[in-house]
Amino acid sequence: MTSEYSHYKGMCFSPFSTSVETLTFVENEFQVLDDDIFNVVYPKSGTSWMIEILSLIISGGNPHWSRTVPNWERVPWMEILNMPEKLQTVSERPRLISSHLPFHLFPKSFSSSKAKVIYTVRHPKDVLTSYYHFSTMTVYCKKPESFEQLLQDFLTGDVIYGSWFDHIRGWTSMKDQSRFLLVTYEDLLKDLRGSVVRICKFLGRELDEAAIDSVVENATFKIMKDNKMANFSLMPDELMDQKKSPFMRKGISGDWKNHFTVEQSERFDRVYWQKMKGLDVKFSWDEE
Ligand code: PPS
Repeated sequence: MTSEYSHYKGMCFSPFSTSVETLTFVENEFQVLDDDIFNVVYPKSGTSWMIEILSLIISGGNPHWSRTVPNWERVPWMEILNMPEKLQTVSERPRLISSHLPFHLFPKSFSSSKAKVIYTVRHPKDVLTSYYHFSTMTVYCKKPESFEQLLQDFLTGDVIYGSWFDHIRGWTSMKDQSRFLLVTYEDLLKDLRGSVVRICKFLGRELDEAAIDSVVENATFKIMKDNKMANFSLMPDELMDQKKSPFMRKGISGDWKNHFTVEQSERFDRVYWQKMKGLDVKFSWDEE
């Protein structure tokens, strides 16, 4: 079973995960609520990590929820088949919602709401590297002929959820709004505790030291890799075959150096700087 892509307004998506009807519903009819909390992330950039952090913060550091309910039920992806309709009926507040959607395809009702967004960004070369391994084990991505083929598709945006560059440009346009928090995967790696404290503050959740310690401990790579509610091992092999590559693969930064040739890295950099021109946001990797 392999996935050919469909398109919605120029964005590629896998018919195994969503549809034109669902994306149309999300954009035009989904009702965002003022207390919604969105976990928005380009694929392979830390979505599941932020789900864990958010679940644990909302539970006051108690890991029971994270250990008993799959992550896709705790902080569901809004744009997955049947999900937007289901989310409309959820009575718990606040709703915690994940999304890979680019800014311009988000629900129209979002702009006039007070909903908060935590936007997690990862070094794009590591995103591509993670994506490459993911594409070898899942039906949700087209199998690339080679790493080089995927690199070309990534640079032209011919991958699920479209261009990384457009995603960043769209979402960071909100950077000066108080309801938007920009987090990087590299921040989480470098200082998970400090990042958790920052996220708590953003959400207005006061956690004591022991609760923060518990959030940090239960959101580490090691604990998540062993937690079947977080490591996607409950997914059938037909959808994700973890014998080919584990979902919780390496969880590091800089693995791109083991995959890119010097020429590929330089070509990537040229496109990166051209596409990022005029963007008023600097990332730690911009200094490298
Ligand atoms: S998806 O499929 O788009 O939802 O994937 P996503 O969750 O966004 O990204 C998967 C990558 O995030 C890594 N990950 C972590 N790294 C460090 N620490 C923790 N706790 C953690 N949780 C998830 C995961 O290993 C994938 O990265 P790679 O580089 O492939 O290991």
